[in-house]
Amino acid sequence: MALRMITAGESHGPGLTCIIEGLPAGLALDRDAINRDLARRQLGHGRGGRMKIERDQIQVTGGVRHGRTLGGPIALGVVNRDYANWEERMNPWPVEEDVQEVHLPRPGHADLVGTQKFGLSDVRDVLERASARETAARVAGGAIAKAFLKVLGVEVFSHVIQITGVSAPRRDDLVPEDFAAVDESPVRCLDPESSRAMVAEIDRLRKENESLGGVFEVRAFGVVPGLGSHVSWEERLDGRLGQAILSIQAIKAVSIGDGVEVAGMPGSQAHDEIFYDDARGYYRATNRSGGVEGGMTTGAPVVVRASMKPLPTLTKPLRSVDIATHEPAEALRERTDSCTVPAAGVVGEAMVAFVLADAYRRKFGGDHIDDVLRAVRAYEERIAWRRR
Ligand code: EPS
Repeated sequence: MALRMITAGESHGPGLTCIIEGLPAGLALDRDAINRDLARRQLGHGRGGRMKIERDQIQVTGGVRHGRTLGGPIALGVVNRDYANWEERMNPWPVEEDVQEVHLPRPGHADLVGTQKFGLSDVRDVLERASARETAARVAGGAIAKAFLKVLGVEVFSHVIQITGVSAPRRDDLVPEDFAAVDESPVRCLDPESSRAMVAEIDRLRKENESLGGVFEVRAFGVVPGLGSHVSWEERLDGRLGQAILSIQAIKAVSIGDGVEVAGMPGSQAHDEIFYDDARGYYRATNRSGGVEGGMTTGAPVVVRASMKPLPTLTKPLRSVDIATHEPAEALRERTDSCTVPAAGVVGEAMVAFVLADAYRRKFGGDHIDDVLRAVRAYEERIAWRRR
């Protein structure tokens, strides 16, 4: 990777850290924009009690001076306010108190295999790191990637298109302006009627002690053609997007554009025919490919959809086994969210932004942001690409 992002931290530990390395010097960062993304990730109907405790705010401890990147690794921190309530159980250092082990793995979580693989007897040693709290650190790193992309004319948005059985009407015509008010919907859905139905469905199933999954879509606008490459499997951009999205906790499937739908279509209807005119250059009337052909961006919006499973921490626990006694038992019952698809969309933006920023770094290099910008502009001119 040209760009690297590493996170550290546990859900109820002292805090989370993100180190992002490989960005050019001279990139202006906006603290409010980073904090806005952190706050957006905390939103969404279906969140649990924890979000009333946390107020995620960025702390920068390296790589930035007076609001500009220095070209070295950038170190970002997010404090866990809830740590105050977990100081004994999650202290990095030995404590006087007797801390009880957790022995009830939750089906669908990392709990069971994590304890087996790492030779641990306390499920908490696994679940604290596996928790999706970690995504706060990714969103902080993703906000830095977004700042870099914005200079290059790229914007990344997300919206929720399905929660359990409720789907929003399909929209192929979306433009950046359509996303201006997406966070005003309690489920981050662009269609008001579907938004209301999704909220009602969350309320209904939550009362029945259920959790809910769904689908979010990420769209990146203004991406230059030719990021990624057809020449080697590792460089194919769809492969990189897939890995990044599937690495988000609870995501079980990902598709690029109409990747799922085209499997059921004849070839004549599954592709995007090529046209040309002097004003627009090459263009397509459709974007079934989701902006990626042959492992490379086409210049059309990059469209990624992700399916999230219902969260596996249930208020009516599933059957499990006590790992200390091997007796049948109910899975651990912890405070939990019932639906986090709206928040996962914000994490999806961060991961898509990271993959695209990495692809720009690989293709265009540059030590200072102005070097990058010059290289991108020269390329856009060479291929006569008209930004729309
Ligand atoms: C999570 C369980 C809940 C979520 C948490 C992820 O936390 P708690 O166990 O403290 O109630 O709120 O997500 C976050 C804290 C967050 O910031 O997204 C889990 O088990 O994955």
